[in-house]
Amino acid sequence: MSDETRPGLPEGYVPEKVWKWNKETGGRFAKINRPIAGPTHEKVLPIGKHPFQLYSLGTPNGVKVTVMLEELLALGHKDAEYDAWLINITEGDQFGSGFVDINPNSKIPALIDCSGEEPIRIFESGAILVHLAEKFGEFLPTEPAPRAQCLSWTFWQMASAAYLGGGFGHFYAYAPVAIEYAIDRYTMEVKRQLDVLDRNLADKKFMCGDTYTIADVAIWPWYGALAKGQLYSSAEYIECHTYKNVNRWADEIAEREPVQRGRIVNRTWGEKNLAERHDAGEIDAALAAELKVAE
Ligand SMILES: N[C@@H](CCC(=O)N[C@@H](CS)C(=O)NCC(=O)O)C(=O)O
Repeated sequence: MSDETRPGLPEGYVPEKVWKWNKETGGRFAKINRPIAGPTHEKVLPIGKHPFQLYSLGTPNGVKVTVMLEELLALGHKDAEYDAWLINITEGDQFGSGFVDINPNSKIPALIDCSGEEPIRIFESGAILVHLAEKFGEFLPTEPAPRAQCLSWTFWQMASAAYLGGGFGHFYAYAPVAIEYAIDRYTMEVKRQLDVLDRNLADKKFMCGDTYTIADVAIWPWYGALAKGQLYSSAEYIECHTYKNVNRWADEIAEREPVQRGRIVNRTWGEKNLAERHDAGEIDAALAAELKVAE
């Protein structure tokens, strides 16, 4: 269908020949959206004392990394100690020069591995999980077949989450207008994704079988939260309770102590939160403080 014959929204809208950045697009994140990359300001990032320096925020993509680090610490890997610095994306911290040096794509999470002779800079949460898994020899099978399964599901998450957050979440919850076409398109896809997971988990405890892997670490903060009705106030709309296997798996993972620790790090909202983490005791204190409130 050509632009001359299809109806526009708003009525009469036809895209111009060349797109111009001359108006705010609206919506909750309009202020941080730009059509160009690169830093907007000079900002040297702080560096702490631990082997890993994480620059992040407690969104699902950030939680993947803090959960992974807490899982490694829980297994006794003292070398997985980390400083977690807050990057406030609504304030534009992701466009500071120091952050862009680590991640030219200006999105959290970004990690520096300072444990070797030269610092290693890593961005993309999936790449960070694989780096940590390989470095410590945990949560990523080494045998070819299970390793391929684990990487397949991990990369599935990396490719699928954009439909969930940038598609469904954006058009259902954040866009300044409710567009039936867009909401239908992304709801269909997100329900299909939930069904993919539900069928996979029908005969498996975790995504790849009996063992918890980086595939679970990657998928849980997004699809676990969605299935438990914690994302985009969409529980009733997508009938999240119907994905029973995903719900069972999400509950099981939420019980893990490292998950309970990692999920509050770099978080500035909700009952439990810890904006920055430089010491294990800070998480203990934040969790204990939350318990006191609950009593
Ligand atoms: N594929 C990336 C996605 C990262 C991402 O989208 N991060 C969001 C927060 S969850 C962000 O930093 N957004 C800031 C922006 O878009 O300016 C990953 O998994 O690391």
